[in-house]
Amino acid sequence: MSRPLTFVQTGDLHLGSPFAFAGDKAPWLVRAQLDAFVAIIQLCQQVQADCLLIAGDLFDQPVPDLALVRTVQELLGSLEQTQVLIAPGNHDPAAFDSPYRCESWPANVRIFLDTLEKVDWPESGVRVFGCGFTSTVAPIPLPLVPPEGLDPDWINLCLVHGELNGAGSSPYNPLDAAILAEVGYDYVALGHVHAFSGFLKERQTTYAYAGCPFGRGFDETGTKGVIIGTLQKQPGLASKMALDLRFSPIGGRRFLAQSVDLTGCQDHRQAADAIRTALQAAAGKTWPDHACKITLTGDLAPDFRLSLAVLEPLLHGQLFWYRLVDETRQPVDLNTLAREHSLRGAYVRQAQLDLQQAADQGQQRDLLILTRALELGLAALRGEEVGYETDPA
Ligand SMILES: [Mn+2]
Repeated sequence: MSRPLTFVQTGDLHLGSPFAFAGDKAPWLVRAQLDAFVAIIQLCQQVQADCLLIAGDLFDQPVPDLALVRTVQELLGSLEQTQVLIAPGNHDPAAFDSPYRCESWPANVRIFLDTLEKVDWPESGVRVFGCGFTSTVAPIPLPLVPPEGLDPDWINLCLVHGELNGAGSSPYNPLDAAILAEVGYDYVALGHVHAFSGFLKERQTTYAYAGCPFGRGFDETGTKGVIIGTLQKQPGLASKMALDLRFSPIGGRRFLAQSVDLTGCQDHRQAADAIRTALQAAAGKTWPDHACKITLTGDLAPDFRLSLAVLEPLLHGQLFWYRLVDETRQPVDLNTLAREHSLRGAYVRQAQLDLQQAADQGQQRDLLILTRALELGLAALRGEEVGYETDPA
């Protein structure tokens, strides 16, 4: 009986991302991103992985900061029992000035360059083929078919960065699952898409994107993780191997986009409570640990004027990092305002006439514009700064 082989699959770590949107908190996110990589190294040790498959975009830049390269080399080199395979992606192509070519890597790290190469585990009967980007684009598919074909006596894996179903249309190594199945791969470890794809199947070929272990912003939210796979040959059985695959979440920080309804809140203390409650409901016990974009919505109580400058100190120090976006609405009693003997009263009376006329004529678009104009006008009369975007339609 052959020895089972355990692999961990990741990709799209984008180490060295600037996180410029976070301003002076960017170094915190840089640290959190590196922590996710460290968690993967620790996971490899825990599950005693035979190999760590990195499906491209390990680095965010083609020529990353040398200190970062050294850190990554040290961490990968610490995996004494794990062979690391890297197939460079479009962000970290193995170009002539790439650290993949210019630096010397630990003995347990193997980097796939521009030709299809393979690494064998004879005691498990497993063979991993791989090929990397050498430029930031690869409109012509990378070579994934060995000239001699695949040996069906082996379990054949493929490690590559590319875009599925992009045939002809993608500049990022367009891949076609039907072709991968025709070549005869048993499993294809993919990188490029930043969300876990689930385990997909085309005939005998299983394939999956693990997604990134740490997002790069609020468009990459949700639970992040790696794929852990175990392969074992089953000689004599109809299916030549047992393949066990699972998605394993990486704990730690993540990006969380949460909207919080402040309807009914009477003051800033209640608003801060509502935010904490919503985050707890979304992320459980770990709610203070994440990078949160908190969008405040709802209709505020008539005499509660929300100020982010007042709200922020009430959350200070309780959350790893957050950004507040105010989309609340301040309801107004127009009939009361219309009775005022003031510029505001005159403005509201005229607006009410215009609104009534648009309603009578069934002009929905005018109604929307007039309603928005009234909100902005009242905000301006309160002395608030008024900004608006013109409707591109
Ligand atoms: Mn990527």
